[in-house]
Amino acid sequence: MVAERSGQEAGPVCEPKCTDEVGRDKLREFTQQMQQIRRFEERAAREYASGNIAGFCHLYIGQEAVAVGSVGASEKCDHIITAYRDHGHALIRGCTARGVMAELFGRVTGVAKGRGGSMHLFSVENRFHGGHGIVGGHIPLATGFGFAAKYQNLDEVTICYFGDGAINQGAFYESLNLASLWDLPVVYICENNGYAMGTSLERAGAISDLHIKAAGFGMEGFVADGHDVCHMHHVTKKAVDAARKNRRPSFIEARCYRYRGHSMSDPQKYRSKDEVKEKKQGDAIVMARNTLLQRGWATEDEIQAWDKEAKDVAVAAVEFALNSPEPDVKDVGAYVYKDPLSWRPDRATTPHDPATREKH
Ligand SMILES: Cc1ncc(C[n+]2csc(CCOP(=O)(O)OP(=O)(O)O)c2C)c(N)n1
Repeated sequence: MVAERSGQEAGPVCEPKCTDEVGRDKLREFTQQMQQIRRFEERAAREYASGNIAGFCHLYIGQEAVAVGSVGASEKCDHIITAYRDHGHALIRGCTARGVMAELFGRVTGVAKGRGGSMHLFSVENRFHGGHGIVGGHIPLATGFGFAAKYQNLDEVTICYFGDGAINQGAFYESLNLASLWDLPVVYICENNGYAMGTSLERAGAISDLHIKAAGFGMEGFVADGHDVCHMHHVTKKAVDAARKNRRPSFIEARCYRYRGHSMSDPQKYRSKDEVKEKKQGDAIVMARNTLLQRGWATEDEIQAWDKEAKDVAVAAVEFALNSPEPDVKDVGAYVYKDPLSWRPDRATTPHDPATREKH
């Protein structure tokens, strides 16, 4: 929600009613979390450019309010699952900046012991179930978490994030259909940042008002302002509460924008610099800052101190990653099977193994 103001705190502010609902303490916390994600991602970009991070790396800069506002509406017992643009979700779901940065560096101290990298962050203790690289591939898993909660009669809700590029995958339709048919407590959040790699939503989809797709599954659909952390929180809270109370799924279209390329190797020829500049006018962190100042809930000095702390945490995370060992090559089979040694004899008995073919 963008409201023009005059004077010292001129600029966009969060939607007033949602801000009242969030309140002072939470908005201060949300602002710090967004600052932490942004500074972490800026640092990750630098480390990628200097060769310390290999493989794919998808930054969350610009979309911070989506994860912060919505994860902030969940409980510790709830499950979170997302696609490969996952650093922000992991950070606010309880993973440390050190653990996430070390994972980006492929070190054993990373949240996935250096096996997953940027796209496959994972933390069982925080009920953060990845980090998935196949577009739309994790949406059925979220429906499975919903089914497990209902089957075991648990009050747990699953929040599942995916991009607009996943919206025309078959897995999306199958998963939301079953979730509605079986009354499963899952909140599906589409982070509509306007692009799937270099393809704009308008070029790939028959409709661009994605929330109306919910009607096709007989579930409630919402639009959330993905730059307004308070609005994002308000909408998700409504959806999470309904999922917990009535065991009904819902679908949220979070309208947002990514400021950086799809991944670190994207020259961004599909959009103009002016477009990006214009979108930055509604920046989530600026909006939260303006709101805090306008309401007298924080001072400029405090906000700057939080920002400095966020930078320091990111720098310390890099130090930690650099000083952490890489996985030992002799452990390459670890974590693949429950019992790492049992896979060899099993493989030797497959019909395709020439050594044992006659036995089959
Ligand atoms: C099934 C599948 N098809 C294609 C790809 C290649 N691919 C990787 S990211 C991407 C775009 C997805 O965009 P979106 O879902 O909007 O997420 P965003 O990157 O905007 O967060 C594609 C097509 C893939 N990973 N998986």
